[in-house]
Amino acid sequence: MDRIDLRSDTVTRPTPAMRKAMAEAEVGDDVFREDPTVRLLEELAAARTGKEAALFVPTGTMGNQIAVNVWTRPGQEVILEERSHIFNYEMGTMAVFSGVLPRPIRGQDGVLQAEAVGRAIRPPVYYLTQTGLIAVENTHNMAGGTIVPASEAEAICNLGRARRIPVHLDGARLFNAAVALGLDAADLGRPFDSVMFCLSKGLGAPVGSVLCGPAGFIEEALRVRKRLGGGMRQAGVLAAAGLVALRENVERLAEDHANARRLAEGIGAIRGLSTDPARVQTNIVVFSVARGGLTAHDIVGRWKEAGVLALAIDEAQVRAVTHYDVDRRGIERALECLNLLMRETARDAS
Ligand code: TLP
Repeated sequence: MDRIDLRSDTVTRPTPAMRKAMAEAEVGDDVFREDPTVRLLEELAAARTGKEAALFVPTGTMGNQIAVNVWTRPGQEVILEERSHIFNYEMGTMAVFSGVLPRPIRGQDGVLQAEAVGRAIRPPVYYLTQTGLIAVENTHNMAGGTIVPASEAEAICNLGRARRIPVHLDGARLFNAAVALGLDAADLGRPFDSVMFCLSKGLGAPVGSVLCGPAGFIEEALRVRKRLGGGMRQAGVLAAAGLVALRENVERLAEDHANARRLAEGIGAIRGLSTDPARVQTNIVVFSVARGGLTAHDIVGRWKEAGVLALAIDEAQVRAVTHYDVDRRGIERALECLNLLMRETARDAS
């Protein structure tokens, strides 16, 4: 039987349409900015996020770190959410590459509150460390795919504008947020100074993310991408898959969201596990091992023996992510396996 891989939406394999587009892509040397397919993707990405220009980058991490580097100066700090990807999972690159300090603050379910951001911005006193950037994550990965409401995002961006501090959006899963809210990604991206989104997550492309922003910012981002070794050559082969992802795979994200809700409901009904289905807004389910004598690592190990892969975030929490390579039948099977292993554990313990 096929394994069911819920570790991440990054595990999706390219669709037949993507493979065809990749095989037929018109290409050139993108370091000379001569790859027509990359340029097409960049134009579409800019339009879809409400920005003037865009730059194709190999990974979301590189896109975020280029933004940090372009917007800040060494010695400044970046206000971000304490469980955010930029802070926890990008290898401290903001310190190493840009010489800036993270200023983590806690959001509500991962959602930064404008009021708390306002309190964290340093007054413009010459002997205080200065705030160089504010970074928002939408959807918020580790909080369980939670959505930053457009009103909160706008309030944070207004604050940034008033204090002359740029605001970057880590929108790795921006299209999930847009589809869940029934909005265009541009509506969510427009207030931000820069937006990074990933093609290689729920949208299903094999590689790639796009950094979007004003033309002058992207011009500088091009230099920083090269500095990081991110200048690619006939990258149109990859961009072609990204174009298919953007044109064909956005609306169907709603299916992943419905599957995630079903998964959360099923998990909520299993003794010893807990999750709040009402908090599952997009394609990520984070559940807790409430009782039952098993750690998150034990559960992930036992689930794997039954052919289902998920990630333990820590001792008590497991993350499962839905995507187009797992259909409703797969979700039901994953639930049956989980139910069975939890019942076996309860029986062994009694
Ligand atoms: N997230 C990955 C892991 O790194 C955790 C995943 O499986 O979810 N921003 C956010 C919000 C992300 O979730 C990720 C990747 C990135 C940035 C980085 O993207 P990549 O992996 O392309 O560098």
